[in-house]
Amino acid sequence: MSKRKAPSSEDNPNHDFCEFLMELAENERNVNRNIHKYNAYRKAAASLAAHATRIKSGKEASKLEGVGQKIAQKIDEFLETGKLAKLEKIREDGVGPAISTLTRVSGIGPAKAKELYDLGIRTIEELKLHENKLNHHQRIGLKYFEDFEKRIPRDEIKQVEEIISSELTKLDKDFQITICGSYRRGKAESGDMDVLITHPNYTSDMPKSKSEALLKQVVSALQKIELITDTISVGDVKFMGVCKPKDTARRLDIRVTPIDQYFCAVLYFTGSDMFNKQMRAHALQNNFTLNEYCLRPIGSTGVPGAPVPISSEKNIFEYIDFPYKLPEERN
Ligand code: DTP
Repeated sequence: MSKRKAPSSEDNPNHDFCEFLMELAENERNVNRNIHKYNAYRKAAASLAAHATRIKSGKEASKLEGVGQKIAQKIDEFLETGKLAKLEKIREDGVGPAISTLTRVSGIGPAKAKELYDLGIRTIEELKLHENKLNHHQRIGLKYFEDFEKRIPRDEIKQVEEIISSELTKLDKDFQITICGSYRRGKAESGDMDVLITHPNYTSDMPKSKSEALLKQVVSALQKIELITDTISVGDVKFMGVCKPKDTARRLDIRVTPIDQYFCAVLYFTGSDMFNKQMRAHALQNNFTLNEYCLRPIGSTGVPGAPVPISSEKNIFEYIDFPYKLPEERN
């Protein structure tokens, strides 16, 4: 999962509101650990980002989905004074910004960042002097900190897609690959690469040793051609690591998924995360439970039944009666 999110576009007429809402969101997640408020600020920012015209008052903003009275008041305060007292206080206090900085390192979450903060570590430079406080993943995150901060141009991901595809075909022509995430949603650049792989002979009733063997085979081939440069972790179903298609090191995740769970996985990892939340909520309203593995009907007793067979991504939308959206429309 990538850390560096695309900044809200300057073309967006409500760009400045989105920026302050995202800063408040980060603070809720990192300092207060309030995921509910984190999501609420992000939802409001997404609504404002999708609004084509400049919002002129809190009252006008409150008509948008996810913008409640408190956020509307903040918009009024920002319009009147050009700043937010709450945000000024957060910045002055320094805890939130320091924790946000430390969580920019791949592998460092809010809890670890707070632990480092309590040890007196506030900046990336200070962190480099205390590498012994970090685990393997975090050390790789720090080693490539500057590279991982850079977003990946679409062309470079396309190139990686072609390389992986061609290597997989050499191993077995029946391998299927999809690069998900913001790349599949058509974005011009992405934070990381989320690769999903399946094979028609691998189904969910098989032991995990099957996917482990497939994953090993794929990772070895990509190490051999020196596309993969570092391994963060490798398990039964997921590789997390680093690849270097050009001069910059990039975060690369590879997952092997059984063929019968492939479309739910492709849907989930394509995102966006906000779209996933919306789709999952819609599924529930229609008595289905949807996750990255499968879609299951919920019976009258409230217990989910066996997964329904899925033959395509579109099929999932049909089951839950949700109008189909192209990946590019899932924001
Ligand atoms: P980026 O360009 O920053 O990489 P992204 O590819 O959309 O943006 P991630 O790489 O972080 O985002 O994650 C890939 C997908 O995984 C994301 O689009 C949707 C899914 N996902 C990740 N986290 C969540 C979550 N908390 N809830 C639902 N879906 C999620």
